[in-house]
Amino acid sequence: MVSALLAAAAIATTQPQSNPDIDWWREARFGMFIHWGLYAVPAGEWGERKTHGEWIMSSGQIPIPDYEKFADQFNPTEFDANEWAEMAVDAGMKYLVITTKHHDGFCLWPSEQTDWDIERTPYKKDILKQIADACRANGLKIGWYHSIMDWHHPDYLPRRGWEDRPAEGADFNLYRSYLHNQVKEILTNYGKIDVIWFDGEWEATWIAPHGRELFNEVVGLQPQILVNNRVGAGRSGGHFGTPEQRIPETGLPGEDWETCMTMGRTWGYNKSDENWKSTQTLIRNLCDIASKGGNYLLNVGPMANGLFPDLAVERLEEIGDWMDTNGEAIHGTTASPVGKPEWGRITRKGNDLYLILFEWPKTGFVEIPNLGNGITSAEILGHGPVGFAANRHGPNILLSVPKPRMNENASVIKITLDGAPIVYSAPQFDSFGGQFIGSTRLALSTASDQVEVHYTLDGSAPTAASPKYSAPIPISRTTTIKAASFHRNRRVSETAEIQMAKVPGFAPSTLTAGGIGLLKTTYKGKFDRLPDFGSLTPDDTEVVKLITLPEATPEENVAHVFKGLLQVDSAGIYEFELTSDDGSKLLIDGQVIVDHDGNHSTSAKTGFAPLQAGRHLVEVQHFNSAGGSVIELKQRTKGGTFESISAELFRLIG
Ligand code: FHN
Repeated sequence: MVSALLAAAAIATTQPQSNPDIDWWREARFGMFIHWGLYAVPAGEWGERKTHGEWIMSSGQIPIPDYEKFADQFNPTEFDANEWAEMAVDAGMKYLVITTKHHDGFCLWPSEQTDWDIERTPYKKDILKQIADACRANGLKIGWYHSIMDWHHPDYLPRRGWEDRPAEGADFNLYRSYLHNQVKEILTNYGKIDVIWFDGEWEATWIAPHGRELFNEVVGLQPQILVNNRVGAGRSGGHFGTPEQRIPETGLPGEDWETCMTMGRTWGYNKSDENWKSTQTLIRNLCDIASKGGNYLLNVGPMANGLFPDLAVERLEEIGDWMDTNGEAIHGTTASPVGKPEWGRITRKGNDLYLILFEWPKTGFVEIPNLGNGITSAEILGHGPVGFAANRHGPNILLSVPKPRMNENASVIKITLDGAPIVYSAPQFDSFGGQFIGSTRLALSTASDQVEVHYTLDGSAPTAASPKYSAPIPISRTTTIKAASFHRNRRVSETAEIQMAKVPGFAPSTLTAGGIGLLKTTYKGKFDRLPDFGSLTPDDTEVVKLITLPEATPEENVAHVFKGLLQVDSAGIYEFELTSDDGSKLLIDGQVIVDHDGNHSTSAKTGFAPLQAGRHLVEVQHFNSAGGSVIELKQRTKGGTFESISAELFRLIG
C-alpha cells in the first residue's frame, strides 16, 4: 500500500496554469502523423494473417518475449529525419506528431525509466532527438504522441485477455508514476514541444483524476503546449478534439478539433495493404475539414528500414503540388460562413472567400449560397485574376468566370468581397428551454450584423413591414414567434419559428425539510442500465453533503440514488447539467429532467425545469458497471454558466 501512496504522492498535484499557444495550430490546418515502432518489422504479418497494423502484438496475441525479438531486428539504417521533415513541409504540412511510445510500450528514445527502448535495438540512436532537430531545421512544429495504455509494463492494467501474464502484484499507481516520469523525459530533454497527443485513454483503469493529474504535469513542464482531449478518460479535457478516421458532418462548432486519418488501412506500416486512399480523396478531405474549421493530421507509417512507403511518398508529393498552387485556400483560413455548396467547399480568410470546386457546375455558374455581399475581384489560383459577373439569385450569388482547366483534385476561385461576409441565415432564438414563468424577454441573433430581423407574435409570416428586432422581445403569455432575416428590405432567409410557453412552474414540495444533506442509497449488483430501484433492497444508506462519488477509487458494479430537497430562491427556468460515467438520471418533483442512462464513459447531458421558489424534491440516480465512476450535477439560470450546487442548498427529507 505504501508504494501506491508514494507513487500517487510523487505525481504532481499542483494546479499549474496552461497557456496554450494555439494560434499557429489554427493557422496550420494540416499536419503529419507518424506511427513508427517495432511493429514496422513484421509489417502487418504474423502467422497466417497479413492484415495486422500497429496493434499486431495484441491482434496477433504475441506474448511479450516473442514480441521483444522484434527489437533485435529494428535497425532503420535508411532513416533520415531531415528527409521526413522536408517531405512534410513540401506537402504543405506545418507540424509533425510522432509516436514516442505506442501501446506496445516500446520507446523511440533512450529512457531512464526502462530498457524497453531504442537502445535495446541494433540502431540505438535517439529518434526523438533527430526528429526534433529536423523539425526545427525545417520550420515544423513538433508533436509527441504518447500512449497511456502500455501492454509491456508489468504494472499496467488491465492485462490483455489472451495473455497468461499474471496481474497479481501489478500496481497501476506505480505505472502512473512511470508514465509521468516518461512524460517528464520527453517534455524536458528535447526543448520546446508544441503538441502532446495522448492516446489509449479508454481502458477502465484510466479515470478522470488521472487525466487531470497528467494534464497538470504536462502544462507544468511546458505551459504553452497543446494537449489533445485524449489526456482525459472519455476524451474529456485538453485543448482540442480528435475525431478519428472521420470528418464531422458540420465540424465541431465552437471547438478546436483535428481529424486524424490514415492513408491506407492501418496506422503502422502493413506491407500487404492495398487499400490506400487516392490523392484526390486526401486533398478533398483536407478541403472539407478546413471548410469546417478543423485540422487534418494525415498519417504515414514508415517501414522498418526508416523509409516512407512509396505509396505515401507519391501521395505527399501530389498533395504538395496541389498545395503549392492552392495552399492559401487552406492555411490561415476559417470555416465557411455560408455552409457547404453542392459543387465543393468554401473557406474564408477575412473578406476573401476561397471557392474550392470539386467539379465545374453544370449550369456554368458557381452558385454561392446565402451571401449578401458584392464581389470586388476574382482570381483562379494558379491562373491569376479573371473577369467575372455576379448576379443575385434570391439569397444566393451566381458567379460566372471563365471556366478553368479543372484540376482533377480541386480548382480554387478566390473572390474578394466588398466587406465582411453578409450571411443570409435564419435568426437563432435564445429560448432557454422554450418556457417561462411569469414573463420573459426572448433574444434573437443572426450570423451578420448587416441583416435585419423582422418578426411577428401572432403566428403570421414576418415581412419587411413587421416589427424590426432591436432588443430582446418582452413576452408575458404563451406566444408563437416567427422571425426571418431581411437585407435591403428583402427576406433573405427561411422563417424561424418557436413557441414560448408560459408555465406555472413546479410547485414547491410539501415534504418537511430536515438538516443539510442528501440521503445516498447504494445498491450492489451488475448493471448495464439504471435499475428499477423500487424492486431492489438497499445495501447501504448514508447522509452526504453533495452529489458526488470518490473518482480516485471508483466502485464498480454499483448503483446509487441521491435524494433530498433542493432550495430554489427565485422562481424561474433552471437548466441542469448531469455528468456521469456510467448512466444517470435527474428527477425533480418526480419528473424526469435529464435522462442520461446507458453504459457510457464520462459525458454530460442537460435539461430544463421550471421551478417556483421553495424546496423541490430532487433525485439523482446513477450506476457504474466497471472502470471510472463519475456523477456530478450542475445548474444555471438564463445567461449564467453552469455551477456546482453548494451543499447548504440541499436538505434531507424530514
Ligand atoms: O489504438 C490507437 C491506434 O493504434 C492509433 O494510434 C490511433 C491514432 O489516433 N489511435 C488509437 C485508436 O483510436
